[in-house]
Amino acid sequence: MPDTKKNFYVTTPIYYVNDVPHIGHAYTTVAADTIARYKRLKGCNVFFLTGTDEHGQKMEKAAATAGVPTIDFVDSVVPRYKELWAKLNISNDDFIRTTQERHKNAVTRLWETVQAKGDIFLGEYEDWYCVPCENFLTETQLKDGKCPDCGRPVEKLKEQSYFFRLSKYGEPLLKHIEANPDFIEPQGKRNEIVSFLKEGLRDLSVSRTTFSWGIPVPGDPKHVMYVWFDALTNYLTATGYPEGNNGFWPADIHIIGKDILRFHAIYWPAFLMSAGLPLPKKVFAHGWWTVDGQKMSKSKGNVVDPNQVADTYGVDQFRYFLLREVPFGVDGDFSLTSLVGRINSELANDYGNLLSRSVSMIDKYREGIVPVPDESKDREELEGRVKFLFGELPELYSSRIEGLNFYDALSKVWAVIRELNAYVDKSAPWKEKDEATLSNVLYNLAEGLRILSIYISPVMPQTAEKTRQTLGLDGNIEGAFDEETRWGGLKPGVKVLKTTPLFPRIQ
Ligand code: ME8
Repeated sequence: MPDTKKNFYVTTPIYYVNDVPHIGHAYTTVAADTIARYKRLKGCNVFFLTGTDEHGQKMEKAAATAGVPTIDFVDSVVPRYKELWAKLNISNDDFIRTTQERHKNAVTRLWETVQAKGDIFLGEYEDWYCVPCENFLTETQLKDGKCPDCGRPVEKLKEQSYFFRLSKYGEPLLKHIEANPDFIEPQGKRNEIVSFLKEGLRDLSVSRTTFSWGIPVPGDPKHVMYVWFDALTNYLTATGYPEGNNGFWPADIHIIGKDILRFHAIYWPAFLMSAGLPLPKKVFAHGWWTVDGQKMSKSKGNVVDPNQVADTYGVDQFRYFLLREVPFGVDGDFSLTSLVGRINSELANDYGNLLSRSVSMIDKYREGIVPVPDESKDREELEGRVKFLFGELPELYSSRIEGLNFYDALSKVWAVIRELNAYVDKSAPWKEKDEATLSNVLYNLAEGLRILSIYISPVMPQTAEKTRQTLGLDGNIEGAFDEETRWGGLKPGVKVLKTTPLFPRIQ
């Protein structure tokens, strides 16, 4: 049992609370939840962290606009995230807020450690700043005088500032990326970072004096720390730094959107190198969603509210769509047409129908009891392909989920679902009143569904649970992946329960 009780630490970005959650936040968090649930199935000790990023100029401005004290403002938005994660069945083990004491202690200690190393010095910053991105920019980086990343206006800054000697870490970072080809994924994104590093890094301004909503610089409290120095440290705070380490640092994977890759693949490892701490094992940058082909923005009024999608179409339906529509790492387009199409064909027709027809046949022909397979019958011709597919699925599925290739993992599972449906149609045992084949088909259906409940559980936990309840099976599946995906584990004689359709068709 290779993975047993191995620690596994996965994180999402901590989200800004100047606005309410949207589909992009849901996407990263559902993906992280899926890998966390899969690792628990494999028997790992999982630590799954998400949270909120609450300091910085952006937050101070948003609170001022709302006319409330900044702390009240951020306190009022945090529950919107917590409630959404509860609704979407997110199984995070901790929720970090950068305004918590534990975090202030961690950031202060990290700063002091980096400073003691000689990597922080006082200077003057004179250049541009993008408040929405909380990013420093040079004149040449601007695009038509605006932020090259978000296209919004930038501010000219001229203030005293502490700097981090980022320039010193370009070479060590390149070496690290070369020695660890999986450190940044996907590969295209890794290449972008390598090119950026090869151009050379300039030292990074890491404090501000023109506002106060942040963590004070130790020994010089008229400065507050740059919000990204503060925010990135959250991953460490949650492991117990600086008092100790709960055993989960270094993180196995930081899952982020492509918009914040530089912060995670350059600044963060450089801070850690300076502090003499181990680097995270992987940073994975996923793609961005557009909506009906358009960039999502408040001004366009096309921001997708994940609460509304989940309430209208179902939580598991939404989770499935997010991970099945496009490969993780590639940009995708969200449209209701495509969501409804997948719900009706892949969830209602393929999976829901397989479960409901199986249960109703077991009910009709065997009084709801899963029959003993009839070994006297030559079963190879009819069942061979189904069993072969189930036999190769554990490896196919695991390798894809481990690589965060949810899209492919699900398509392999759906190939098996379709094969099971085809197998029932082909054998059609009820037509010829062939009792032996009928018993075999009914057993195989229940057995197939038992195993499928395991594969779908990381993505659709409620559906997996309902499937298992219907089949009279144990709901606790932690650590059960290897055992439960082996064909033949279902004991004949269990009673199946009648079900209501899992995925009602949507007109
Ligand atoms: O950047 N499509 O927070 P944030 C897909 N606080 N994902 C999207 C998306 C879209 N259209 N829009 C946003 C921050 N995301 C910082 C992070 S971490 C130490 C600090 C997702 O609230 C994506 O994961 O702006 C992106 O990285 C994250 O939301 C940014 O969330």
